[in-house]
Amino acid sequence: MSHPTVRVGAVGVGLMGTDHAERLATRVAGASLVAVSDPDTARAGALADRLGVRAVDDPLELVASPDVDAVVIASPGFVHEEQVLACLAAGTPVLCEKPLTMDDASSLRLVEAEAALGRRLVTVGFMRRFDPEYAQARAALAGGAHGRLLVLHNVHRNRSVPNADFRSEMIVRDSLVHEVDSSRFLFDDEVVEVTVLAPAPTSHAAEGVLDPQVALFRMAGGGLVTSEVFVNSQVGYEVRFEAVAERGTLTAGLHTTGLLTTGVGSDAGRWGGPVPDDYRVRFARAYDAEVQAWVDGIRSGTGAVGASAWDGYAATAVSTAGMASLASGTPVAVDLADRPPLYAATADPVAGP
Ligand code: ISE
Repeated sequence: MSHPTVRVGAVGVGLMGTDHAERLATRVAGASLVAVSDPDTARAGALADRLGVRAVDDPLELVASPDVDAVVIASPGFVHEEQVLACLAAGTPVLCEKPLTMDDASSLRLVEAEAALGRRLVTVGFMRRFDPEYAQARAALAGGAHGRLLVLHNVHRNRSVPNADFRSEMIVRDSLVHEVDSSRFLFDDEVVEVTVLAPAPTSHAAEGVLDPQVALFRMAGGGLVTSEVFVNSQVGYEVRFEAVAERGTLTAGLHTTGLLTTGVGSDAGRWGGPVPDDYRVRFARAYDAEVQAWVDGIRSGTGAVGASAWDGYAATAVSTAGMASLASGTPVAVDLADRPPLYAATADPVAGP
């Protein structure tokens, strides 16, 4: 590329988009933030003033701006398809937050559009791939010292969700989708069947919302995954896994050993140390590493790193089936389209800093 510094525009500056905009403006080497866009123009304007960049009302105008070399999308999932397509049409690298889109059909359209271009421009923001513990676990499992991975247990809890619009389906599409990607990443395999069940909900969930939920994934190679997702736990951000292999287990997200209790009141937010408030705290290093690797890939011309559009599609396909399973209470098969040759090579795990 002609510009030594990657000039980035950020589309969507809610919690996650603001976090990315600040990261790009202050601590990503080789990048500068040049513009932000958000339907809440006052929010975009205030952030733009604070970071010394310009605010653009129309996100597609931002994408087409001559001084924007690359785009970070952190808008709601229902506008991702149009915005990612605009990036593809402009030949602009894009880091799109998860979920890639709202359902498997729309995600597949993005895969097909990128495959038709013949080069990878899309990275999906599955940041856990850049978390040191997840990256190390994948490398260890791929190395084979522990034998084959048999069962993966995931726990994913949020203290609360920002609004009552966070319905049962969003728990699958926005939260469980991380467990889909982590499972695909750790097993290096596809999910072929998903079941999502829910116990009697917590009294802290909004009326009619099924929270928590428990999902079971069957992997193509025979592995099994359990995932508990609980977005109103009252405690804090708890994300951990135990990967059970033939000769040992790998555990991530524990900060101590022994009997541990988390709770509210006098125990508030303790887990052998503080429980992080939210994902921006728990995965701060992963987000930094992810965005840095994305910028480095653009500058060096080595291409996209991290989760591809295919990974985003595969995850969305499992979520789509998961929402159907939650509604029916029965297992639902996941039938993926043929994988285009563009996505044939499995990227090496990228270790965090
Ligand atoms: C949010 O969108 C995220 O991506 C977080 O990582 C996840 O923990 C949360 O449940 C989602 O709402």
